This record gives sequence, structure tokens and C-alpha cells, in this order.
Amino acid sequence: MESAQTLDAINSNPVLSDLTEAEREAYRERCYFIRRAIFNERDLVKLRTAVENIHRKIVAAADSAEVERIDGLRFQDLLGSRIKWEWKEGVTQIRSMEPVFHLSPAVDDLIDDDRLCSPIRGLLETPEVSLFTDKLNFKRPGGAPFPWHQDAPYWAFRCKHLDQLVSVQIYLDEATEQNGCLWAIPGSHRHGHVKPPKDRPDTPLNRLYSDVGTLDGLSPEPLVAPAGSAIFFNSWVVHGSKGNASDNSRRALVMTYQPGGLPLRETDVVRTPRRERGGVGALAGRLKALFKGGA
Ligand SMILES: O=C(O)CCC(=O)C(=O)O
Repeated sequence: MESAQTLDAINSNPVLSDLTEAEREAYRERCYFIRRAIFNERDLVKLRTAVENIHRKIVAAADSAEVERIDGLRFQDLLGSRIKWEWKEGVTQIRSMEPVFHLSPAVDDLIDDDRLCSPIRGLLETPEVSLFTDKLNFKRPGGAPFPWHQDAPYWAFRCKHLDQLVSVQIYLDEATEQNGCLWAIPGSHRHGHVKPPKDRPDTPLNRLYSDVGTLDGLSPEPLVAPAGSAIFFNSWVVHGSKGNASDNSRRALVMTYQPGGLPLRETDVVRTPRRERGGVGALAGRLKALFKGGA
């Protein structure tokens, strides 16, 4: 049984986070930081199995809905997710899908994982967080690049708190320059909305891309990291990735969090991590963070 003194200590430390000062500074100045290999091989096997099962389910459902074309590329709404198919015509490979967690208990559990939530509580300076959205990106061998973009403009339509979104991309495979690791432009988050490239036709997708030529003096960095690494970044950083020139998949989950109590993107449903909903696990997590000196 916890003592009244311990509970007082918990209540007087509302933001329990293991974020370090160096990470806070990197996030503020450069707009991202990486925690390397925080998920172990056992976690990764579970998540890779889960995402391949999702891929199979989506492919099996692909004949049940119309294919929508945007700028000639294929999109579909299947099993409650928006699917972007690989750019190459005739290939039944998912490039990216959102949301995902409703299709897999393993991904659903990840939302509650303190390896993600704890630093994010510190970044948002809030005692509770809730999920905004989650995405699954497959990049199979030969998979297409992601052109330079910011996430905030994609979400701007209904979201009024774009500055309070923190994303974390979890590499399910080692990410290298060859297999199309994420790239980010440190400092680009200070440039507000970076306008679309002028040299491309004004189309729905091109409107969401960023003209990096306007970011004088800033240089892109490849976010090369081992499988199980997590990259924390904000919704304004200009980022993208190249195609996959290797023989293996480069898969990643991207969870985006916001302060607690806010609903999932374009819904009225709030998905607060279970740790924060109370119970023995919740208390254990809080005590662990507290006695680590996290505050
Ligand atoms: O996973 C990638 O290669 C890029 C992902 C990305 O930029 C995104 O999902 O917004």
C-alpha cells in the first residue's frame, strides 16, 4: 500500500518525465532528437509481426472499396484507415496508412508505452498526454521517396493546436541512407509554413510539399539509427526521405501525441495512455519516474 506521503509526492510532481535537458534543448533548437535502440529485439519481433499482419489484412480488403486518384497516385479508405499505395502502378504494397492502432493490439499497446509517453510529457510540459494520430510507413525495396514536407499543414484543416503536437517515429528496421532513412532539416521549424515548390504544378499533393530552397543556410541531416530507435520531432520540421535502394523493408510507426484530454484527429474520441488512467501499473510507472528524479 502506498503511503500518504508518497501520494503527496506524486501529486506535487505532476509532470513526470525522464526528458533530459540536452534533449529538451535539441528539440527546441534543432527540432528533433533520437533515442537509440530503446525497443529490444523481442519488442521488434512483436511489432514487425503486427505490421505485416496489418499489411495482409489491408491487401485482402483492397477490392472492397474504390481506388481514389490524387495527382495520379492511388489512395483508398479500407478497414477504417486511409491507405496510400506505393507510387508504382500495379504494386500492391502499402506506402503509408493512418490511423493504425485500431487494427492491432500490439500497436494499441505501444500508445501506452512510457518509453514514448515519458519524454513527450516533458516536451509538452503536461502531466498527461493523449494520442492525436498514428501512422504506419512501409518502405519496401524500391519504395518511393517522401518529398520534403511539414506535418502541420496536413493536419491544419481541423486542428487548432498544431504547436502542441509531438511525433515520434519508431524504426522497426535499421534505417540507413541506402534504405531510405528519415531526413530532417534542423532549424526549419522556425520558418512557419514553408511554401510549396514553385517549379511544380499547383496540384493537391504538391501544395503540401516544402520548397527547401527558401531555407537559406540550413542543411538536411540523415537520421541513420538502429532498429528500435525513436525520433522525437515537432510538427513544423521540414522532413522527408529518399527511396529504398536496398533489398530489405524499412518500416516505421509514427505516433503523434498532444496534451491529455484532447480527442483523436477528426473524432470526438480521447485516447489517453493507460498508465495515466490509474491502476497498479499506473502507480508503478509514476513511482519509477519519481524515484529516477524525473519531474
Ligand atoms: O517514413 C518516411 O520515410 C517518411 C515519413 C514521413 O515523412 C511522414 O510520415 O510524414
